[in-house]
Amino acid sequence: MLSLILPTFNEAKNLPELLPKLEEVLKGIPHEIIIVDDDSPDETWRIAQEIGHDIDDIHVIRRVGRRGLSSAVIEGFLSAKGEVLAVMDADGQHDMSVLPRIYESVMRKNGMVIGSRYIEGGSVGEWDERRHLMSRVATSLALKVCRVKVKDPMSGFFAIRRELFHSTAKQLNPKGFKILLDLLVCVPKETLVEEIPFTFSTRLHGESKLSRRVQIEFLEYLYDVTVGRYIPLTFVKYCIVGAFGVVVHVTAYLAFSALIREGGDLTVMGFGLAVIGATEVAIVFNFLLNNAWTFAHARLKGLSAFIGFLKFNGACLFGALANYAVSSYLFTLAWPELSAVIIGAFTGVVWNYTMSKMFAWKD
Ligand SMILES: Nc1nc2c(ncn2[C@@H]2O[C@H](COP(=O)(O)OP(=O)(O)OP(=O)(O)O)[C@@H](O)[C@H]2O)c(=O)[nH]1
Ligand SMILES: [Mg+2]
Repeated sequence: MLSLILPTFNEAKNLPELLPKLEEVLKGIPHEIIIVDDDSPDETWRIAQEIGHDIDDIHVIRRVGRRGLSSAVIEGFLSAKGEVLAVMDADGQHDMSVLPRIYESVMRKNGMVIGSRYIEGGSVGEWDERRHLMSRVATSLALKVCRVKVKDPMSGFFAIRRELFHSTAKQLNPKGFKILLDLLVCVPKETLVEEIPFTFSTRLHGESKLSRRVQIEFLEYLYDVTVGRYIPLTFVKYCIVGAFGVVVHVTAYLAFSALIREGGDLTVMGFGLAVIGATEVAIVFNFLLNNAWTFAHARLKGLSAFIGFLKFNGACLFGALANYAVSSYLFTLAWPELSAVIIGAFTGVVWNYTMSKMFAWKD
């Protein structure tokens, strides 16, 4: 049996054209079609439910409060019954007439079969120069991380044998757009993969979701599967935020110490107070930036952001104490004032990162 996943986001206009044609193409093949929609504002899920109402082999998964192409496909595959699991875009760009060949090829011997734009007989159709270049660069970067090398690792049109998918499912990265690439990174090296050519068409209706955000996520993915295995991206981002936090800390310190200073002199207590004030300003800054960027995937909102902020303060407490102790100690040793402040501020970064991950932004 073939289980075909159609991930959708705002494809309401395309499904009524696509599904009858698909049923026609798949007539001779035992199959089910699973539409995984991320609660599209244009109510694609409702259109799909209406079309599927009288057709037993159409199922609809409506995901609420979640977004992401890879995770939608993974979820569809996990709920599928077939021994061949396939995925195809729902915007008409993939040539559905090759589906029977893809299915037969997986049934015959192959672990995976890819609808390929980059082998003889395939083409990307009517792309402009910029899109061509982007795709070539992305494909060559992707090939560097693939365990199994193919010509089109970024295709969104492919099929995989059920057991192979289930044996790799736990290693997959649900972030991002490129589930095929992730599978090619995770499957065993000896997996048999065939490519079948097709021509990439233009979209029937609606807009592409290939946004700048998706492109950044692709680069993050490449980092995750290379250096990220040893140094997590969140840690790198946390350090970058921390470095900016030090600048904020020093600036706030200069402002507070200028207010406290009496006749050009600063007492140890005055120094300590300025450091404490500057530390809190830096904590607020770090929290806002970490919440918006470093931990964007687990971003806190509303009341949970406030509670998260309190926890972040708690998590930073020991880092802040270390900062205070180190900088005050260096100050009493008559180190230059600013070097004492900067060394103190750096002291807590690794500690704070570990604590924040443990308490404020649990994955
Ligand atoms: N469930 C779900 N589906 C998505 C999401 N993003 C995109 N899709 C679907 O995935 C398929 C591919 O998305 P497209 O925007 O067409 O991306 P693309 O084909 O690589 O890019 P274009 O050539 O510019 O169209 C389409 O069927 C989309 O509706 C998402 O976040 N969730
Ligand atoms: Mg598309």
